Amino acid sequence: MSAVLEQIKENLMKGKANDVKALVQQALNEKIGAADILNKGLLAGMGVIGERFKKNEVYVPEVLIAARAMKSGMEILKPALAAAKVEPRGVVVIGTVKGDLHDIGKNLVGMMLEGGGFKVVDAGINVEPAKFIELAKQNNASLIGASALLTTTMTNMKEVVDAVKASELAGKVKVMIGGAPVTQAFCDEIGADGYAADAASAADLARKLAK
Ligand code: B1M
Repeated sequence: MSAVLEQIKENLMKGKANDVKALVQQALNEKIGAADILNKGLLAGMGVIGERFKKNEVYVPEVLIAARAMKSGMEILKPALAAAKVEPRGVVVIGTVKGDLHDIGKNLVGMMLEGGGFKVVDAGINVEPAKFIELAKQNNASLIGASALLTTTMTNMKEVVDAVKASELAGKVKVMIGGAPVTQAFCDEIGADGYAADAASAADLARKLAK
């Protein structure tokens, strides 16, 4: 692999946003393809961070600074990606469910999804089921991601699942869920399409569901 792509990956993992930015520009100057810069540089680095996060080898702050470095690189790369017609893996509408104001985990999941090559539409916090549906329609999303941190609000995830099933998105848009009190058993109970325990697993799950 080209030395500059390896450097992008390494510097992203260290969270060196300015260096990542400069290296992405260098790679473009060296006429390396935008898809290779994305896949073998930025996404490769974010993938390693995700795996380390799952194993508790790195923690939330390291993921946040790596995601910031990813964003810096993407700023430079975006026009080249558009010119090369490199499409995102899919669109995910993500939000914290009705009644719930916790967004730190949801934001982290959003960053890992972006790091995994998805376009993320952030619906914010306290999101009504109808809002998830509206944004999924508007953005031609393939996935909805619902987060909840309270035992009293996780039950609202069922409303999101039911709203999708009752809408024209049924069979087209899948719902993934997560958050501290959420479990696989709860996911099965409410009929959601998938559950992920952490942000890195959420990116893996999204890739599987979007196939
Ligand atoms: Co709140 N709070 N809080 N709180 N708060 C908890 C969740 C609580 C466990 C604290 C406790 O009592 N020990 C408790 C819930 C109890 C329960 O229901 N079982 C609680 C409570 C009770 C409350 C209030 C009701 C308190 C009150 O007012 N009496 C109130 C509710 C407000 C509301 O939402 N309506 C409240 C308010 C708040 C603050 C506003 C002060 C603040 C939120 C700030 C913010 O988010 N901007 C806050 C915080 C910070 C917490 C704790 C301390 C930390 C949560 C957090 O950010 N964790 C929390 C206690 C704790 O967890 N130790 C607590 C870090 C984050 C990275 O982890 O969100 O779990 P987490 O996300 C993980 C995974 O869960 C997963 O990936 C993430 C990264 O790995 N994940 C997904 C999350 N979403 C996912 C979606 C996916 C997939 C994976 O797919 C779509």
